[in-house]
Amino acid sequence: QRRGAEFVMFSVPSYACQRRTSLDNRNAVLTDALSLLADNAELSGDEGRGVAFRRAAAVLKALPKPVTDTTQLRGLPCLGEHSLRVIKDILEDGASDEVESTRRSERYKALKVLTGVFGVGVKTADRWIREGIRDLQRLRDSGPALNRAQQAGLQHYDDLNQPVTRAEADAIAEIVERAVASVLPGAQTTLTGGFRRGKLTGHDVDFLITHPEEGREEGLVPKVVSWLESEGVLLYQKTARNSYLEGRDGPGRPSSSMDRFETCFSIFKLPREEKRGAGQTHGAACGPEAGHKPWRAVRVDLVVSPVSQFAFALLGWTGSKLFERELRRWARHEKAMSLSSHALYDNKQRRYLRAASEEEIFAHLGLEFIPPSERNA
Ligand code: TTP
Ligand code: MN
Ligand code: MN
Ligand code: MN
Repeated sequence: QRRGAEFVMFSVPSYACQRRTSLDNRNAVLTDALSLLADNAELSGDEGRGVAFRRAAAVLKALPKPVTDTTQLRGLPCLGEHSLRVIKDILEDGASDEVESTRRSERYKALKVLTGVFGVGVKTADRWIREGIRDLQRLRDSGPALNRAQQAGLQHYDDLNQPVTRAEADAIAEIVERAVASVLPGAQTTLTGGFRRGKLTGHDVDFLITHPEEGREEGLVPKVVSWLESEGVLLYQKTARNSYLEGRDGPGRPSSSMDRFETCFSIFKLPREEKRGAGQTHGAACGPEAGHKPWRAVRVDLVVSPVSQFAFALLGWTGSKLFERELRRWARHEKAMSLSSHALYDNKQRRYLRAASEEEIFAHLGLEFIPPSERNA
């Protein structure tokens, strides 16, 4: 089947957690198109189709070279008829009509804008659109009752839709570490989410906090929040208590897909770095107000884990979301195990499998260890 030296056939294992996916994506045009269709499916409440497109995109992200011909894709997993058609159109015609018409559609644009408001999910956005609210101006004017999160989301819309840089993430990390150290000396703070995977920007900054002595971490979130509030750092916060009980809520139970850690979903008020690029003017994207405001709003997630669950929490909060989903699918379908951010349960042995590191969890699952920088599926 070889058509000369340039022609490459690809081969990848079927679960994203079985392969390495770095940030160096050689097929960004194709994966952007498939991601847009995934967004659109999810925004339309079709989660199954959304996952199918995300799995297809993830396969292309794992390829070492750009795809030039659909025949190279023969035998690859997760590429359904629909995804293959989109790929073929882009390779042959330079674009996919379906992708471009979706991108331009009023409904897609409205759903993107409205779900871009922190605190607004697909169902709310869909309801607003049916009520004739399709943009932020209408949302501000006609004012359906907004909850506290949505009010904050609307108020800080521009800041929260501007990517967080690695430098900003580091500045936030310093603040969080100071807060944690002053309310619970000895506690450890770890940067998770996209930044732990090596991403250069993110939509928020994620932290996992623990203490080497089990139990000492209890009630840490309210204390950290009080400290941050007294320093004037918080624009918004919503905390949740830990509600995990092994056995009752263990991964063998259906409720396990929900995290039950102590968490705080928040918006930080981050002072702007004045020294950054002296002589450099604000880009056109920054309006006059944005340029003069001496701070910006940044979404921050804080999660507290007992040390006995730390490895599972670290693995669960590092992402990517598809990588996590694939780990759980692998565990369930290939190993008869249930994986959550709290624990790993072996359904055949009817017991929990302990782990003190991510490496041990991969080993329990019979998977080669994939480091965070290669989990960008
Ligand atoms: P996100 O912060 O949503 O995503 P990200 O950090 O990969 O990307 P971005 O740069 O855009 O912020 O989620 C990070 C991980 O946290 C993700 O793997 C899913 C996990 N997570 C949970 O386990 N439970 C939750 O309730 C949420 C919100 C996230
Ligand atoms: Mn065509
Ligand atoms: Mn994140
Ligand atoms: Mn997050």
